[in-house]
Amino acid sequence: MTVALVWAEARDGVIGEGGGIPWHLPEDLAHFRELTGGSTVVMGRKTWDSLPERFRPLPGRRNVVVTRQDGWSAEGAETARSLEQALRAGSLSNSGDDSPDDTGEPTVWVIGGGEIYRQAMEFADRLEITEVDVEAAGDTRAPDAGAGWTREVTPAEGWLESRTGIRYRFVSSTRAGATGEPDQS
Ligand code: NAP
Ligand code: VY7
Repeated sequence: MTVALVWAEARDGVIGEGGGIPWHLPEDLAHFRELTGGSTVVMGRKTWDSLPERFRPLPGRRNVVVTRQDGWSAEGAETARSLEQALRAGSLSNSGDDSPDDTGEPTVWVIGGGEIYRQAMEFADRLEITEVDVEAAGDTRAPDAGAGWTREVTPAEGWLESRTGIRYRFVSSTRAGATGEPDQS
């Protein structure tokens, strides 16, 4: 199983403000939907709450919500009591409708928010980050990726421009052996 983290961040690492995302970038939502479609998505309870109601559960994906609350439940969501349990649920998912990645393994997508990304980083093999060229005030920040990542930026130079006028680009990173396999190099 590949553990992938996906987020969009503003210039200063801001990913959230007041329970939402402080910009509107439809091209990023399409990118997010494209990446995660058909797979298991794991999110913190606050990120679940932040999704517009008509996108809850995220359609075409297995939705796993991590919470410490005993009685919490929501239609269309499976709950997990810890991140490890959520990732385990992802790896055990009937991989029939999980999209295999380049390695032929199913990918579990960790889709936020800040608290969950910080805990998930040690398990991550892959990061899909949308850099959004805006200055945004925020209360939630992207995690530190740490060392050992190979980055690929699209476009290699410059930026894409949204129909909203916002500039953005995609940064894909991978590393070997996040879950303890030996590095090939
Ligand atoms: P979060 O990570 O979404 O959720 C935190 C909650 O998850 C905790 O309150 C707890 O739920 C549960 N949790 C965390 N660790 C746990 C563990 N080890 N075991 C069990 N439950 C655990 O919250 P956040 O950091 O505040 O992030 C939300 C913000 O991020 C929002 O503003 C959202 O819009 C933004 N966001 C941005 C992006 C992006 O790409 N820009 C993506 C996703 C989210 P309980 O309180 O229920 O126990
Ligand atoms: C934000 C939405 C916000 C407002 C309206 C619709 C990256 C994102 C996340 C998480 C964006 C959001 C939506 C419409 C499409 C829906 C999802 C909800 C779908 C992330 N790069 N961007 N995120 N959405 N983890 N990483 O929650 O979403 O996918 O079907």
